[in-house]
Amino acid sequence: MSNPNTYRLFLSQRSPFARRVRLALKRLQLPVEERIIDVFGDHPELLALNPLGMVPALRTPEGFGLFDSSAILEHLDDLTGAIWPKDRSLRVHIRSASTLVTGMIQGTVAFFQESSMHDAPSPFWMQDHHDTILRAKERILLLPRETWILEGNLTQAGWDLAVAVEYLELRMKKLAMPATHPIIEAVMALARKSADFTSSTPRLT
Ligand SMILES: N[C@@H](CCC(=O)N[C@@H](CS)C(=O)NCC(=O)O)C(=O)O
Repeated sequence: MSNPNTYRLFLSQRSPFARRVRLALKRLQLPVEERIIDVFGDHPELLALNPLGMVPALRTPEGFGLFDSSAILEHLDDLTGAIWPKDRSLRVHIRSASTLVTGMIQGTVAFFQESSMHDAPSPFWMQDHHDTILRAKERILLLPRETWILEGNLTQAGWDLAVAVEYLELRMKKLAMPATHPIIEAVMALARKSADFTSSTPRLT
């Protein structure tokens, strides 16, 4: 029997978009019931919530259906004020870094789909996604530390970066973030203090 005060999150085991939302819900200590699905299966309850059939999708306790990880994070920020910093210029900077990291994740998903899920992968699109990831990665490594870590804690962009590091490692090892780069090292050390992070590392099996 589901609790009417609980959020219901549809996610898949390896979705980096679902993982960023799942980690935020856990950090905010919101009560959440998780529905882990195979996105390529048949899921009437997910489709009723999100006609796009994608994860993450969130049903709020009031019965609203929210989807797209960034839209869900905006809702959580409206609710708690704890996703983005209060200071406007810091907020603009960290939001935009989060969008950059999320775009890099999107490029990695697209590369994986093109290279592994098509009968005839397109060299053009694979190269295009590869170049997008490379450009994003280079920019990410130029951004200042406070983009990712503020007052000893990961920012939302920092959490997104930790999710991206492990997703790139899983899907595109050749373009993995340099583990010994001081920013990557610091971000991963903080993320790995969270049991919710370490227990949700995406794996192939
Ligand atoms: N922009 C969306 C992307 C979500 C997305 O691409 N989800 C993938 C899993 S990583 C999915 O559900 N794919 C299934 C499908 O395309 O039917 C977000 O940020 O939530």
